[in-house]
Amino acid sequence: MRCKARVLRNAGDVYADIRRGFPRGENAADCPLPRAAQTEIMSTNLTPQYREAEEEFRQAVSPEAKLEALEKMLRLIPKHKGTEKMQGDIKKRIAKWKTQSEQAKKKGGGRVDLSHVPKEGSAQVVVIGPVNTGKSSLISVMTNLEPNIAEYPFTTRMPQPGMMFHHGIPIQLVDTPALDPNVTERWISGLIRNADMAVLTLDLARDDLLEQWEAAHTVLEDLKINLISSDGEKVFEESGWAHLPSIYLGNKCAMDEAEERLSILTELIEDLPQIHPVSARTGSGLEEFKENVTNSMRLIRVFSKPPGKEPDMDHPFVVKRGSTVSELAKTVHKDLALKMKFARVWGEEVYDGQRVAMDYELIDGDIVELND
Ligand SMILES: Nc1nc2c(ncn2[C@@H]2O[C@H](COP(=O)(O)OP(=O)(O)OP(=O)(O)O)[C@@H](O)[C@H]2O)c(=O)[nH]1
Ligand SMILES: [Mg+2]
Repeated sequence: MRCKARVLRNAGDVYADIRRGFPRGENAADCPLPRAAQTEIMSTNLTPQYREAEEEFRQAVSPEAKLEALEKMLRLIPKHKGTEKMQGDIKKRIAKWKTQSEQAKKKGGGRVDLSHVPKEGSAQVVVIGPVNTGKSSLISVMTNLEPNIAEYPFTTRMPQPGMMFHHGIPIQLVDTPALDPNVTERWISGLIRNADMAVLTLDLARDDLLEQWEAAHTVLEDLKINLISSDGEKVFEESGWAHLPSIYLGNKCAMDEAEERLSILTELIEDLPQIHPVSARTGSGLEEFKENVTNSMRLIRVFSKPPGKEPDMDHPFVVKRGSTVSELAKTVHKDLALKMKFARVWGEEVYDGQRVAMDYELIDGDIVELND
């Protein structure tokens, strides 16, 4: 079995760099690491989210992206004695990359880094696909962005983000220039790799559906990007390949013969992933799409309630499915988790105001009273 754990030695310190996506049963302790390194790994309790941020740092090209990833690492690193050295090191690296980022901005005279869109909201989703398939149109109906939309090809020249909301969960959609083997520039690679998910859009109104499919996948293959099922985990391989959760959309589904074209593609391509028919023009399929993204990103909403007061139902906390009361407390306030004595929950799986343990796993819609 290939060992996916790697240890970096840096100025005498040992840092665990554990790749995501261990095959079942494999963990850092299975790998032939020096004993000191293994102890370090086990005592730091680094979470998968932290490791993902670390990987984002490694993959980042621009100083701005490096800085963003380091800041995320500092936010996500478990705060205890075992990680103090690492926290200190991250802070030093933040200072270094801040300087570099400022210098790059001065040098570039404010030039935009196209390969990087700063993440906002609960997840970042890049909308990619061949030319004229309706990427910008879809984003314009689902977000606040007003991109250029036109019949002529290559209307979109640079990435632009917009915010989509699903039941109060903010999800950032990023519009991108078309994937085309002759035209696409390599900077798009960083943009796609940095996202949490890709949405590949095809045009069901055109007869060249197979060519669209091939064009998009030729570019992605060249960039070493492999789109995986939407419930998969994002993984970067040491070989350079990135495996990214994805959803496929067939836009313009209300046009004549759209359905027939889709079934022909299904016959032509073995194991074709599910392509969800949608229409930016009629809105068909877009609610399901939002639901799909939210589910795939495993995002749920929970509401906090101060003891003896009404919950704030207008401002949900968005957490990953499987998060516990204790993790929510840390999100609400970093000191709260330490001070907390107990929590009460109102929700589907508990009776009203049920007292729960700190490791109670939250369910979408739960109202949580955190008592310190
Ligand atoms: N009939 C129909 N036309 C659509 C739909 N969505 C987009 N279009 C049209 O398709 C054309 C291309 O739309 P865009 O949103 O600019 O497509 P794009 O993929 O962003 O194009 P590029 O940025 O050039 O790659 C425009 O004329 C849109 O009006 C749809 O659902 N139905
Ligand atoms: Mg466009």
